Amino acid sequence: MKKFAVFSGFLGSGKTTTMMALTDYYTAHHGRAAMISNDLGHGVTLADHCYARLCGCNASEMTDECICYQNENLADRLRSYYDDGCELVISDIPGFGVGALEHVYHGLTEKYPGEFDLAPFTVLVEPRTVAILRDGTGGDLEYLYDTQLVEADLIVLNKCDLMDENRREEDVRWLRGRYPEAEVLCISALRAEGLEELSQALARGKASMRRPEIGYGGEAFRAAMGRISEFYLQFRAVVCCNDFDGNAWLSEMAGALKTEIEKAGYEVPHFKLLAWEPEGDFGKVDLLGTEREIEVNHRFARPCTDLAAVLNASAVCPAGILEQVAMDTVRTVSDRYQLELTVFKKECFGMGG
Ligand SMILES: Nc1nc2c(ncn2[C@@H]2O[C@H](COP(=O)(O)OP(=O)(O)O)[C@@H](O)[C@H]2O)c(=O)[nH]1
Ligand SMILES: [Mg+2]
Repeated sequence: MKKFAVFSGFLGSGKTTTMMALTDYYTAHHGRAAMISNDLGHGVTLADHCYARLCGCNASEMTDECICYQNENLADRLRSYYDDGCELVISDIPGFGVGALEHVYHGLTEKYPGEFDLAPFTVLVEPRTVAILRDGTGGDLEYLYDTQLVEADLIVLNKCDLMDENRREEDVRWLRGRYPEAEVLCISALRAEGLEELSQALARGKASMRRPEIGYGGEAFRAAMGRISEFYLQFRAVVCCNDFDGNAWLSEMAGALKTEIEKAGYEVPHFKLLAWEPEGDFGKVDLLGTEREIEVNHRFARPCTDLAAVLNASAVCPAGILEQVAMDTVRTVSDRYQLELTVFKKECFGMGG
């Protein structure tokens, strides 16, 4: 079996965490698996990809644009994984992406008939998003929350460790009612729970190849996209004297970015900040909304002197403001730690064009 699955789902729903957990689980219990991180930064390395590699995952990245518009590159990448003995390959798409069912599944099938065995089109969702959909409080972004799920053959309700049994059942029932075409599973990627059921659903299941009407490019699509900006930064930080506490530096930057974006009146659905030193020790912090606490996903084990770092942010904020706040924050906090910064790559753009 040589399967390919797309994992869609909103920013922060847990696509990367699930792909990492599943790649490891599937390789240990079923057959070799691999994951591809896909995002829009041009010629930048992605925080998600670096994180997966630092954790020892069989991972690669596809940058520059959504895999929706890279059918040929994707087909080449899949072939090389299958030649290498992989039986399951998973790729995500950017966290506000829609249309991958058409552009990736139908695109691959039309260009390379019979070559790729497509697993159910999988969409991750977290409890918070289910609550927003139930309450109808998503505003302009509701189009994205809803349309991603409309595309699903398989809905994976992730972060079930955050819910009690009743809430889980209620959310699963609600999702089944609202998206009757999809199978619904409940997992916790963080605790590696539900991975056998997910493996089986992907291994045994088939993509439906439905063509739901999603209003791609329409008014609601443009209204949602027009509010989102993307920021990518890749830099090096060298300490001037002695060593320093990388964990405190990461947390302080994340905290300052959250405060400054909030002060400016905007929202950050997801930003991630990852830094690592030459021996492979690393730290990672995530923010999943200005109303939430910062999540420390991984801590440096030792003090450090020389770091590579990547910051990726998706914000509901004009690109110019996002870039300025992010750069001011990184520089101001790093000055406090007497770090010398070298920026290798910086890119910021609005999705509305
Ligand atoms: N509690 C909990 N947190 C999770 C789970 N899966 C992912 N997360 C956290 O959610 C945040 C976003 O996860 P990530 O995989 O980067 O989401 P992505 O943007 O969809 O790729 C990170 O802070 C993760 O640690 C889970 O099963 N339970
Ligand atoms: Mg991700």
